[in-house]
Amino acid sequence: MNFRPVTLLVLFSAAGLFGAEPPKPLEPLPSANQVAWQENELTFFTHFGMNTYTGRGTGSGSEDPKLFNPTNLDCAQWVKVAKETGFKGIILTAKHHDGFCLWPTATTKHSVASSDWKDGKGDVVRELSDACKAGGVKLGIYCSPYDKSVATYDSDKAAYAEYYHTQLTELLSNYGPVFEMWFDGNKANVADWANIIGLVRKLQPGAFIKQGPVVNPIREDARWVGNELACAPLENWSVYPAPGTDKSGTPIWFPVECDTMLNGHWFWDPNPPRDLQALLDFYYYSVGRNSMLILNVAPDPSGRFSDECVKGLHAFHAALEKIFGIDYALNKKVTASNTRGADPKFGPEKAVDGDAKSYWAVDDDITNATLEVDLGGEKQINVVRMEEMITLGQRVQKYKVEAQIGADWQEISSGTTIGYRKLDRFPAVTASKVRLSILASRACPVIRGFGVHFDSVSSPDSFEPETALKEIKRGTRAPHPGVKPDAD
Ligand code: FUL
Repeated sequence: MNFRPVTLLVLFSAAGLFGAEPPKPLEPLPSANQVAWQENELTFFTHFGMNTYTGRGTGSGSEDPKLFNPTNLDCAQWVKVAKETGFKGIILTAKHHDGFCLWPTATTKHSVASSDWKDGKGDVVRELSDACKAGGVKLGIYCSPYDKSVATYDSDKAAYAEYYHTQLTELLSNYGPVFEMWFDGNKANVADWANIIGLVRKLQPGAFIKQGPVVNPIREDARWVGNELACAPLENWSVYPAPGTDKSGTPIWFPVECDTMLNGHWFWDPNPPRDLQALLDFYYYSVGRNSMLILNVAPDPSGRFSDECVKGLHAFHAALEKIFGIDYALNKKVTASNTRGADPKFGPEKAVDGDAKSYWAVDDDITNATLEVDLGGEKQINVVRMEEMITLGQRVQKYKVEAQIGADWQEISSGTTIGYRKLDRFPAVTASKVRLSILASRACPVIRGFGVHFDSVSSPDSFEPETALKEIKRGTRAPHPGVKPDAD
């Protein structure tokens, strides 16, 4: 028989001689924008505007534009700090609820153009956009749909929708690329929301859109977590509605976004910033629960991040480096109960190789599987890190983690969902081996990362269940001493 090379190729491939096929993606799947957003992990929120000068949380809309007068606006400093401390983007309040615009818009006189700052020739959005481009940090835009400066907001929805549409057109046409469009929560009054979302998609196709008003069908890319303490639920599905709930509708990929404040106020707050432990808790509750963290850092009235805030951010960055810079599982001896098609390219080593693109996968019919890492000696540990390959869908529904302590195996943590990243804290143990058992999964599990760490920075009580498993339900205003309540 005379086989041509191409025929041989087909035959060998069918026989699996080129190895196993990757698992089929499990719907729903994230878009490219959603994957990029999640991979950012950390983003600054920067509330800056009229409230910086009045001390209010929500302005009236009738403030004198001349109150806005930064003496030393330094967007390059914001970018530098973001860059140095691992924050990938900055989302600026180009317009908050008081309607004061930080760019010289043609839509209203209630803007920087009517202030004395730079003789009315200043443009904060331009300065930040330029600084972001120069510094390699992404620019995000917050433009509040709620606007107290214009009468049409209440009296003529269609007119206001046009006004808002024009503002967004200016912002999204002249300063990009914009990586995230942040629509504020519950106060929108904009007719034809679909048109607004369509505009963002058209002008900034790479922008990730955070949900504002709940308008069905959902067109945005993420939903708000429901509290202002960056605390995602322990069981956090990016699949929405979550599997097992009785909500109808075809599930979509609709992850949770977590936001909170470095200080106790969205705008400038002279009180000391939150301490390192609070920041680490935010991180564990958000990035460590299949979400990401938008941390608000509010410039002071001069237009700079205060030295105290910058110091706190550096301490946070250094702590994360210290905790996650050492992974006791990295490239260690590892075994698994199953490897997809017995093919080393899906072997358990792929979960501990530090490569976010490779993963451990099992055969299609398997939804229970274990992965065991030999730490190569006894190590003191108090954090495990688990990561799914979300481009193939969110799968894991239940897992536990055990450690070999002396001769015995002891359960050190357990949970439900994993997603992009799950970080579990537990009181420190000295272990020689650690085992992840997937106990239930929507389809064969696909694990891209498994890490074992020791957090020597957090206080011991951070590892107690009441802190490590803290859940916040809804609408919490972060407590902070001495902050004026919102003047809403
Ligand atoms: C909320 C607003 O009311 C707050 O002032 C702040 O901008 C926060 C991020 O979103 O809905």
